Amino acid sequence: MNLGIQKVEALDTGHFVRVEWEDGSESRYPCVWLRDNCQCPRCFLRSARARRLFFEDLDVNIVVKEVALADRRKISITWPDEHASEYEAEWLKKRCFSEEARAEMREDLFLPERQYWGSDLQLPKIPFEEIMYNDESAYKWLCTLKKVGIVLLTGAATRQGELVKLGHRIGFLRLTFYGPTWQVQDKADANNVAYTTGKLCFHTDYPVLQHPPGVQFLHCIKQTAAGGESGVVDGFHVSNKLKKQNPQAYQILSSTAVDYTDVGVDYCDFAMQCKQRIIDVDSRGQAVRINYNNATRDTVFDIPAEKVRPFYAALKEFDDLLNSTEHKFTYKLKPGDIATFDNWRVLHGRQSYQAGSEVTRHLEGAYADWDVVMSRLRLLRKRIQNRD
Ligand code: OGA
Ligand code: NM2
Ligand code: ZN
Ligand code: ZN
Repeated sequence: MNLGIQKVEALDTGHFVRVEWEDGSESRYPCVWLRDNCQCPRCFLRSARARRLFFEDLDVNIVVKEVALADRRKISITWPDEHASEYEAEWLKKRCFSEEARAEMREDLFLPERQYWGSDLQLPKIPFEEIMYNDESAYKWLCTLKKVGIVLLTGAATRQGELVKLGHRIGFLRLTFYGPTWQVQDKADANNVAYTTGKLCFHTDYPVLQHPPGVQFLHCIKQTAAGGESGVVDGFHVSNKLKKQNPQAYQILSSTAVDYTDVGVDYCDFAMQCKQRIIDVDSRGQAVRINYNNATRDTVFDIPAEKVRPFYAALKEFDDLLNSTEHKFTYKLKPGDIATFDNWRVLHGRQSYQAGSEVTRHLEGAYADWDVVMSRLRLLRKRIQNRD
């Protein structure tokens, strides 16, 4: 961690600075990057941790005039215009451009590790109280949510308002057209299939939003005696399976823009339309977000007619995999349980239940953005680590 610097020199006619560490390893830093990231008060606003230097004032062909080892903890650079910069050893080490150092930084910042699961899921459970009052537990909750995709919080009060408290714990909730939080129960003239007693097939919520909510909370306030069981499936695991089993289907689902629609009134009136690929992939073809709700998939389908049946065939393959007993995990929420899950990764559903004259089942739901959740995770980690 506190590795000192043994030697520093300019390389490649001054376009690189080479740092030799006390353990004999080395790092190479491009000069343009060093100049761009000068930490002096003229170039960097410490209070905002932000760059003050304008890009228009940066010479992208800059070379160092002089580089020196101030002591083993710091290097200093003089630039051709006599501007002087200093860089601390620890700061430089963290920003080393080697493959390994960058991978380490990436893992630190984004926690990309995933644990795939199927019907064998050991549903992670943590008492609601603990994550509300204990930072270690809250950190554990969010790390598990990121890695596994689902965590059940237990023992919350069986009244509305617990999710607002949970929202304050992470920062804030995501407002949508269904309100800051929303009540999943059988409603007359339901404006969404979720607000009936019907079965909900595996879906992700709100693919009709350009940026669908990353995290979903479902708090069970009242549970019906018969029916209403929950199901979840790891959409990333199933996508990997589909890619192996039927690359053609995977290619279709990860490239076809599907139309979604949602029109109605709730928090206010809305007329939403959006195009989404059912399996969203990154530049390496890895699934990064599932956008699939069969209920809100539009009747409008903006693709050439001859591509329609191949698309349906591909979606059938995916849907079959989602529903296979090998992949799905079923459980029943008890009053006081809060299911917290990755809405970009985990598809969820429920069994139907009996309609009646009074409400026999009531969940309160809410959304949060991954940005907010990850921000809280990093802050909790910092707080825990600085304590010991
Ligand atoms: C929803 C939903 C699950 C349930 O409201 O979007 O998936 O168990 N509800 O009612
Ligand atoms: N609710 C549960 O995509 C969707 O329509 C998901 C959203 C109504 C807030 C359901
Ligand atoms: Zn400077
Ligand atoms: Zn849902």
